[in-house]
Amino acid sequence: MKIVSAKVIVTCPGRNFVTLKIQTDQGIYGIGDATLNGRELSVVSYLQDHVIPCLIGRDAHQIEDIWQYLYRGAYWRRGPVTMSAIAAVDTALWDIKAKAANMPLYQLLGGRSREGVLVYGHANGKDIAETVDEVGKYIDMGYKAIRAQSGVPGLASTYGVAGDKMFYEPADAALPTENVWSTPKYLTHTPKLFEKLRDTYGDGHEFLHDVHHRLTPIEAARLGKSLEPYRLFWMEDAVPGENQEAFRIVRQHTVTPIAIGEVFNTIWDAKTLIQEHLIDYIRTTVVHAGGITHLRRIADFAALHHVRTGSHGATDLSPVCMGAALHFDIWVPNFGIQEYMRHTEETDAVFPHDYKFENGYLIPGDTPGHGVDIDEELAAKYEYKPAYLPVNRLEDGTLWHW
Ligand code: GCO
Ligand code: MG
Repeated sequence: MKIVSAKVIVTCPGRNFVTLKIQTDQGIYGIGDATLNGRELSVVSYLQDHVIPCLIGRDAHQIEDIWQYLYRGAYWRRGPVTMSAIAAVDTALWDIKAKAANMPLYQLLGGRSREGVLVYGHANGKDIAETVDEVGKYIDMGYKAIRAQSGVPGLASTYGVAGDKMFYEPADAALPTENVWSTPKYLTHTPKLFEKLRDTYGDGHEFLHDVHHRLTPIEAARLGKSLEPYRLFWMEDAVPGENQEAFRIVRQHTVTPIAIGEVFNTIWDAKTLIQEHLIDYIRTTVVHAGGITHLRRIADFAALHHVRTGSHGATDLSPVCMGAALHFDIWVPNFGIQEYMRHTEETDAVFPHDYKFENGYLIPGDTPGHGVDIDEELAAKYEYKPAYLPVNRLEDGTLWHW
């Protein structure tokens, strides 16, 4: 089965998405997500100018060989742009293979290991009271696991606290907006939020929290320790991940489970973290970590070290990524949890899909392939709009981690 053409589709049904569509000589096509938030057009160029010309005429069934060709063959390995482009090709090829086999993708990976994929939703509020109410709404919707983020007294805006409660969208302006951050204020405030959540809702739900890479190792250790009484499912991205050894300090001090990986793009970003048992959950996902082929490699390595998966699933990962991730999740033996931020109705209409939310779980459908398509006519109506993630400064103006 030969690849005869491939194209990149850019659309903005409320936010930007980049999708690769690969067509074969047997009339079967596959699609893959290539969205890199705030840097979308660099992946478009990487695919159009450097990848697509190398794909034409290749056997669409040779997923592994094509992966190695694009990774090793480019000489310049790794990085979010390269790995998102490779992921898009890989996802589209798995979609094609599964359609050709007339099977849902999870069957090719090894079949279902579970009935549904446990997901967590995002509750947030301007203060503790509002956040506690928002968590209640997620509980009412059937969620078993909820991430909670709250505004911090004395800070005008805080990461994860949204205007629109259902469809949080951080890439909110044509040029980056600026937020102000104070670690001391945050560290004093956050344990109070989780104390209130446990007091209000008891022990029946999992609570998660995202620190968004804002602490030093010893600060993260302190936060993890102060959250221990509230038994978090995880503390996410406590420290920037470039220096993996930094997590030794966090690990030494706290038994709060540790998650990281949404900005990682290969197994090398997590090698020390995993092999030294410094984390509990690896958050790499299909689109930013080289597709199903590479994610499987990361998950297998993680399984040897008791690390479970917890894939990133924010709104900037398109429904195409979510569909593929769910097929992966329903199979992967060391599954932990899947993030699920709902897409808007406009986005869902551009990307018709067969997965559904039921009682705290997402369930992939049985359509051959990964179960997500793109309505190209509708996609064409939404033109690309420059949108950036914010930047973050300390109160004295120092540029900090976003
Ligand atoms: C999460 C993330 C997101 C990211 C966003 C960047 O845990 O969902 O931290 O909110 O910031 O996906 O593009
Ligand atoms: Mg995060």
